[in-house]
Amino acid sequence: TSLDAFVAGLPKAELHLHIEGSLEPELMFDLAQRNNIALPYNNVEALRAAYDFSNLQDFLDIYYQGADVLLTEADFYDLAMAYFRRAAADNVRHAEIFFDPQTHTDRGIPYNYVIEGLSRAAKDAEALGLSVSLIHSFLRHLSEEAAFESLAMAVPYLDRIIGVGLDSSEVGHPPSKFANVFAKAKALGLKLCAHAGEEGPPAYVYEALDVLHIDRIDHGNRSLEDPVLVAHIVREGLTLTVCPLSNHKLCVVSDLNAHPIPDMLKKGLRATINSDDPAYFGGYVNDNFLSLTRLGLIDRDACLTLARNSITGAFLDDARKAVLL
Ligand code: ES4
Ligand code: ZN
Repeated sequence: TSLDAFVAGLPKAELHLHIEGSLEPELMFDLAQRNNIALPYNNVEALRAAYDFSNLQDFLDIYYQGADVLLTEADFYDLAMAYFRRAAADNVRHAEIFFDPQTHTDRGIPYNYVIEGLSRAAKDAEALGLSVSLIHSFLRHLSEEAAFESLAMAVPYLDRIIGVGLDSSEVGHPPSKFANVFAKAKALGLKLCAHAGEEGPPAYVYEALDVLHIDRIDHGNRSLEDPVLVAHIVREGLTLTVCPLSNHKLCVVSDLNAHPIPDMLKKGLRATINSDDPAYFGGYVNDNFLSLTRLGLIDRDACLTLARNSITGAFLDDARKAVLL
């Protein structure tokens, strides 16, 4: 339709993408073969059939297992380039991508393989008209001490990362658990993001704002349960990186028809649309827009607002934002 074409043509930034979650089954099998690793699935179809999740933890168990095929610098390069090509095809012009170093370093993969592979791909993405920044994300089911050790590995490479994030199992691991390591990251000049209010309560979003002092909220869906919190986020002008297909696959929303994006926009929240873990959730950025346009939840005007919010909410200087707006 003409709205599909309009969405496809909009210049967009993707602000919530886990690079390990962009590992398509076909590439997973290729890398398994290249690295002599046995997968517990016979073929791509059997693997895809396992992508049936009831909650975040169901997904994380499979997602961490999938990352086991990533061993070398070239593996991380190939993973990232595949995503960059796919994103560029959706007219994504800027991407700020999370990576989970602990998932790799805890398996004995050197941090430098991860950062070198991803940053070499980020450089090559420029030829696709795509600018890229990397966000070093901490696994919140592990300790703050482990996050400090992970941050220390990034220190020699601070020029290659824009910020830090906080992801993995939310409930039981509130943002305040990471107060000290986020303060350290801020002191190092890094931007701060945290997943909050995906499965966790509004209190976790408050902590991300008031204890971690984050610059951007990842998901933030459950903020809507608390009008005072919503008013606070609106006043601060913080961007929310929302992920419709992810929310549906992980049962954060019961039905896409009940997706909160229209309500967020109505309340003046700076929402954006992102793909989160596209290889697992069934779609890249444009698919995420279309999942809502097809249901009549967002119109052309809302799509324009959402795309503009993604540029405005990026960790970019005003000159680059002006080019993309
Ligand atoms: C994630 Cl959707 C989501 N939530 C929390 N942590 C994650 N890591 C990768 N995807
Ligand atoms: Zn996420």
